[in-house]
Amino acid sequence: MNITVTLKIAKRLLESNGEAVSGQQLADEFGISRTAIWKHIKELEEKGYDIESVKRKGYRIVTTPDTLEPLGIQTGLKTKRIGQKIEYVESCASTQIIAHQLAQEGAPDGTVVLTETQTAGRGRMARKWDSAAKKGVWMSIILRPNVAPQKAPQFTLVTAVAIVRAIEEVTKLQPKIKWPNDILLNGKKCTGILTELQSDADGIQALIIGIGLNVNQEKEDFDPEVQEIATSLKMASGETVNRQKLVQSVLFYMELYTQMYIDEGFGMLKILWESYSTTIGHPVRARMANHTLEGIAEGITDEGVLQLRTPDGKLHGIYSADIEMANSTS
Ligand code: BTX
Repeated sequence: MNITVTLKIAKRLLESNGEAVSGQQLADEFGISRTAIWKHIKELEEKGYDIESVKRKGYRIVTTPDTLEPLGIQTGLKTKRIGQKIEYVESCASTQIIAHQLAQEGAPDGTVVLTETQTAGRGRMARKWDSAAKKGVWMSIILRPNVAPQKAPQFTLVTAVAIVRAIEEVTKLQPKIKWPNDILLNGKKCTGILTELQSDADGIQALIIGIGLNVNQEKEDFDPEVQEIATSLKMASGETVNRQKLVQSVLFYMELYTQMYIDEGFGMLKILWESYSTTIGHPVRARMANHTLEGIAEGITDEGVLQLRTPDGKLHGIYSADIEMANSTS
C-alpha cells in the first residue's frame, strides 16, 4: 500500500468541505482502480479516520483522528512559511532537542516539530515540563529571522500574543499573560514558552521557540507537583478542544505577528501584549537568581524589559525573573 497516495486521498476528501467524492472520480484523479481506492479508504479507517460511504455519492470524511500528524495540520493551514515543513514523532525526549538538531542541519525557516508526548520536556533553567500523551500541544518552531541577537527576547512576548489570539479564536476563553512567558487561565498556567537561540559571529542562525500548551488534560493528568498551579483549556472551558485547529491557529498568528515584529518593530505588539498582561499596573515580586524586588510593574520597554518601580521611587529594568503577584501566592 502506497501510504503517500493514502494521505493524498485523505487530503482530497478533507478539502471537499464535507461533500462526498465518488470512488470513480477519485480513481480517475489518482489514475488507479476503484478497488485500489477502496483499499486506501480502509487504510485510512484503520488510521482512525471516520469515513462515511454514501451510496451513489462516494466517500466523505466525518472526523479525523485526534493526532498532530502533518496531514491533519497542513490541510486547511493558512500560512505561507510556518508549518510548511513539519517533523512529527509520536514520542520524544523533547521537541527542542529535535528542533536544535534540524536547525543545525539547515532546516528551513518555519519548520515545526510536533509530538504527542515528551519524556524530558523542559522549561526555563532546566525545569521539567509535564507533557501528557495526546492531551496537549508540544511543539518547537524554527525561525531564521534576519534580526540582531538583542532582538531575540521579544520573540517570547510576540509568541505569547500569538498563542492568546489563537486560544481566543478556537475557544471562548480569555487568557492573560504573565511576564515574560506564562499564559494563564483563572490564575493558573496553561502554556509555557521557551525561546532558545543558535547564534554565531554573524548573528542569529536560528531561534527555537518551544511551546507547551495544555489542551485536554483533566487535573489528574498532570504530575502531582504541578496539579495546583496548572490548568488546561478543557478544564477552564469545560469543552474538549480540537488540537489540530488550535495548532493551525497558533501557526497562523505566529506567522502574522513575527513578521509584523520583523518588519515594523515591537510598537503595536507591545500595546497588544500589555492589553493581555496580568502583570502591568500591579504590585509584583520579581525573584531573580540572587535577589528579590517588590514594586509596581509599570510596563515593558521596546526591548521587552519589565519596568518595576520599587517603593523608594527607583525604576528597575528586569531582564529575567519569576514574577509573583505581591499580594497573592500565585
Ligand atoms: P518555565 O520554566 O516558565 O516553567 C516550568 C515550570 O512550570 C515547572 O517548574 C513547573 O512548576 C511548571 N510546569 C511544568 N509542567 C507544566 C505544565 N504542563 N503546565 C503548567 N505548568 C507546568 C516554561 O518554562 C516553558 C515550557 C516550554 C515547554 C515546551 S513543550 C515543547 C518544547 N519542548 C520542550 O522540551 N520544551 C518546550
